[in-house]
Amino acid sequence: MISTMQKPVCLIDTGMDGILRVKQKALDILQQIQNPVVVVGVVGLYRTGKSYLMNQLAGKQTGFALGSTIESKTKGIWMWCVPHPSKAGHTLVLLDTEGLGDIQKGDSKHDTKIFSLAVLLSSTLIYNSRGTIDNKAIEELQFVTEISEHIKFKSSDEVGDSAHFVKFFPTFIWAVRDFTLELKLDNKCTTEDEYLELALQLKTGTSKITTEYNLPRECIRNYFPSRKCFVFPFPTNPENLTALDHLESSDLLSNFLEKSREFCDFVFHESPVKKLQDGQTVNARGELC
Ligand SMILES: Nc1nc2c(ncn2[C@@H]2O[C@H](COP(=O)(O)OP(=O)(O)OP(=O)(O)O)[C@@H](O)[C@H]2O)c(=O)[nH]1
Ligand SMILES: [Mg+2]
Repeated sequence: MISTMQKPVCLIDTGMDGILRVKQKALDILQQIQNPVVVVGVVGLYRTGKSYLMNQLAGKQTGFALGSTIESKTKGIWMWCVPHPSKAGHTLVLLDTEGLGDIQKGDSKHDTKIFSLAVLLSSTLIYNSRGTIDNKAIEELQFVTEISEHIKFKSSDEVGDSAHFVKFFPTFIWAVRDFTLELKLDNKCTTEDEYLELALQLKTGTSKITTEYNLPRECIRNYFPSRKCFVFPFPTNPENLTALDHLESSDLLSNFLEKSREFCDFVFHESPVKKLQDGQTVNARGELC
């Protein structure tokens, strides 16, 4: 089956009534996978290079469709199952999602549903953004503060949501694209992970401004205790950016290729297999394995 999945298929789309529905064709494909699955999903604002990044993970120049205009491209959630590049007998399920924050769509409830589904389905979640991890970038991750409204437990114990969530929530990777700054602080080099942790530091105090500042940071810190950050330089010269999927790797800048390799290696070696709440490994049919 896996060798025949030459391109992604739509896993979840939005009906005319606005309701998200699972596509039967994608379910049929998943039904055939008996291997343990590593599920890697990407989320983030629209038009930020998510689909391109997922093609890198698939090791393919084309696959998930890219758009080069201002119009958002990916709709719903798309899936591509490939043999895992470094774990024999495992399947890598790549999930590319609809871009969040599209002005034309203007439906943040829909965005939160897409975000929540990606969180639930993935064993590694990539949050993709452009530029720097500034306050605006963290505020754009507001969906994380609304997760608890969309994910409910059939449980009567007193433990808070985040204690439940961490048991099966994915490993979190923040991918910063087109990063042009130097990673230095007080004249000392910092790592990408330190850069992320600095951006997630909480402020002390109880004022409304401080509480609002802390909320998305607390959610990320509590829900995703395992975090990693990659900062990517520009992939190529500006005149080539709209045709990235037609470029040979010789047209890409060497520091981008290097970062892309490092990122893919990390995802392939560190992404866990999909587990249920009780820690048991499952295949794509939801069976224990
Ligand atoms: N500057 C820049 N452009 C990129 C990068 N990666 C992809 N692009 C280009 O940005 C445009 C959008 O890329 P996509 O991968 O379709 O972006 P997306 O986030 O999936 O977009 P939506 O599906 O609309 O949410 C395309 O023209 C890509 O060639 C990058 O790292 N930097
Ligand atoms: Mg896309």
